[in-house]
Amino acid sequence: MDQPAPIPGRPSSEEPQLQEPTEPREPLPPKPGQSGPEPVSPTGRPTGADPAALAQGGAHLTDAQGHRLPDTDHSLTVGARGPVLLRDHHLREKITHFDHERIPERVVHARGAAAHGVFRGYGTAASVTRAAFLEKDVETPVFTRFSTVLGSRGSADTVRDTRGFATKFYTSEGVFDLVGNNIPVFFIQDAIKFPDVIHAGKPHPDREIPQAQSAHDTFWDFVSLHTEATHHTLWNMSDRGIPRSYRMMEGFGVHTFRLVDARGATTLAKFHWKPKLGVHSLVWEEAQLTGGADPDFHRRDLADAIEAGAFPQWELGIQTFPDTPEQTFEGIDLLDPTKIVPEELSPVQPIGLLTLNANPTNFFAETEQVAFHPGHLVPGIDVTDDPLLAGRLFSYIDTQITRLGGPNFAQLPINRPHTEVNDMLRDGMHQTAVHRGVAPYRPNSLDGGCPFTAGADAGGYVEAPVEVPAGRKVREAPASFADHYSQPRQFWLSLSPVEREHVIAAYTFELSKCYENTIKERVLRTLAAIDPVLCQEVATGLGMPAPEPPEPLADVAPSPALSQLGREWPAEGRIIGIVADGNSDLDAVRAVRQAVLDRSMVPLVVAPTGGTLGAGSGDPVTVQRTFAAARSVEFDALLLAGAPEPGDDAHGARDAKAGGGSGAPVDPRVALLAGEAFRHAKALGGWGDARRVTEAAGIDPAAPGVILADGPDGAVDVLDGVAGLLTRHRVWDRFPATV
Ligand code: HDE
Repeated sequence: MDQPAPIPGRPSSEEPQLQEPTEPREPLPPKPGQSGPEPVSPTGRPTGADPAALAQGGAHLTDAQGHRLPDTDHSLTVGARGPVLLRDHHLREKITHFDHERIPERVVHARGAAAHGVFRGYGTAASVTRAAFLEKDVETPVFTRFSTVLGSRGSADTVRDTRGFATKFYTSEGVFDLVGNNIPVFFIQDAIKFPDVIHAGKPHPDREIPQAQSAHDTFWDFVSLHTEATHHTLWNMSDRGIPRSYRMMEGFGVHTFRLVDARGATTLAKFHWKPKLGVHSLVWEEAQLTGGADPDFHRRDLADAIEAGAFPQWELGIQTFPDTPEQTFEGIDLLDPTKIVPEELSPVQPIGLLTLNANPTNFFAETEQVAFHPGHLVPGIDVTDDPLLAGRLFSYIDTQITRLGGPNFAQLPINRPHTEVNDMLRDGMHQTAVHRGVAPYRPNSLDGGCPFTAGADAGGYVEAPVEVPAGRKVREAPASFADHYSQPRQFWLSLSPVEREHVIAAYTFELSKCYENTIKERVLRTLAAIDPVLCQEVATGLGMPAPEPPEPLADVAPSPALSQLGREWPAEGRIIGIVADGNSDLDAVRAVRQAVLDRSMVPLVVAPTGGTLGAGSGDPVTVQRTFAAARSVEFDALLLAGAPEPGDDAHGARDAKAGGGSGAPVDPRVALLAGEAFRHAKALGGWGDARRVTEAAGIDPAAPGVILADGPDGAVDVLDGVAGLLTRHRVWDRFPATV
């Protein structure tokens, strides 16, 4: 019997369907792996509450005070047609609570998705940091939230933007938050400009458009007037700005941190997350189509993968640098957050493994209410004087007081440390702890002197006693912060030709959306300082003259690690669309679908209607997508399941094709699917008379990455060819490369 394809997150037609309940019963138990830690009070003591019962308990509907309710569908009225009575407490409580269900969204990074997981230390960082969670084989629960930056909570996932990559480690020494991005540099060098850059990036204040886009005048006005933004902007315009999946993104701590070892010796370090699935991106047209076809694309992809057991993994790594008074490495200012240190100069050394293995049970309680802070540090990890980081250390707690309605958000289950807490913070909005004792101050004699302070030997967090340079109070940046172009040029030189084409297309697209020519001219001047070819190509696209490049251009060597291309990665978890209809050879469809599963990829059968193919055959094939609902953007590769060519009697000659009947035109939706997949450089396979579809879509069957077999017997070989191509993500040769 044919197994139903595992559409992650959805019950298949063969799983038992939910029955309409008729008797009161307990709420559904949490899904496996989703029950949270045992609830502890903010004093660190277990509350004794069943984790599953924190929100709901008992079979009967109650109001917030625990009164059972006989009816929740009718307001209390005088007779069935009479006035509603003000005394209806249930009505008022229900509506009042609903009226206050929303909290302010994050001022940046509003749109996000998150997952629980575990981090395992390798022990390799022991020579530079005393942090206990990095010790060998120590396992630490984590919660990771990915996000876009500019869009509102309801905006699309696949917009061109930086992505947040924030991880909360519930360590044995308290919470450590690594609040990073998928781009290793930032737009500005000093936090005081953060409101300005965000005001410029957010929608225009008059019409509130565009949503979640940088393609507008104020953004480009800002970044062309603050040329320190050139590096980050270039990364955004590269494929890094449109990741294929959260699971396929790198993450960066951006700032330089200071690590402290067991003897108190310090080392400067930058944090990196390296995804096991490789670093892959969408192409721009794909990203735009996905924004309409599936605005939740990244959120769904993360949740589906975890639900299907394909747990995403990243290695945490560090680049380390001597902690010298200059705080530079090979001439690179380590306090300048617009600079990277190329991996060729300082390799990323793996120090642990992150595995995300459980979806949140409740989006609001966890993903929305989680509160990260770059100042949540553990012994062994300290901050540097990066002026951007200094501002962040103030900002996060401040914004969270507004967003989470008061200063007690650390008591929310998702934010609670998994260690004992004994602070002297008291009262405030939404205080849920019942503090004992009378002396929340130190020293005291009334509460027996408790709580006691802890020095480094007792696990206390002691700031590294580093020298701070003396000087005059000034409002100015160090001279080294004035270099705005050498690393953008290095990034450009490190990209492969096809990646450069994408950068050119992205700048051209974004600037075409600007109205002011002076802004475009200013941006072109920044591009001229990166590279004359980049500048000329974008200028040509805009129909504007290219300014002369400055003399001399920065003399930098490429850093091959900056390119996403050139390596092979596992194809596991990739989504294979199998386009079939009633005329397709169903034996081949079954065989290929099983083969896709065997290779740990996800098969989705796309057919003219829902239900099954070959319903009368006794072994029907379940359909997951219809021609009307499928768009190519959902698939990493497409297989066209044809019928044997007329005259091919391997399975008996048939006279109809995938996507069309004999002599009938190919269904235009199938031609569109294939055409788009081809245009987006996806691997394309087919067998039997699939050639008719490629013809209808105008696809050259001899083009790179198109694998066609004559008959259905070759279907699994075709799949193997396609799977091989997926290890490089796309068929890059298909893109024209002119630069
Ligand atoms: Fe943030 N940032 N940020 N940021 N940031 C916030 O905190 C801020 C910066 C980052 O999933 C806010 O709770 C300032 C760099 C992530 O909940 C806010 C500056 C990096 C998230 C804030 C920066 C980040 C935030 C908004 C310039 C990468 C989402 C909501 C000095 C290293 C975390 C909130 C989540 C969120 C301030 C720059 C990463 C307003 C002032 C650089 C991943 O406090």
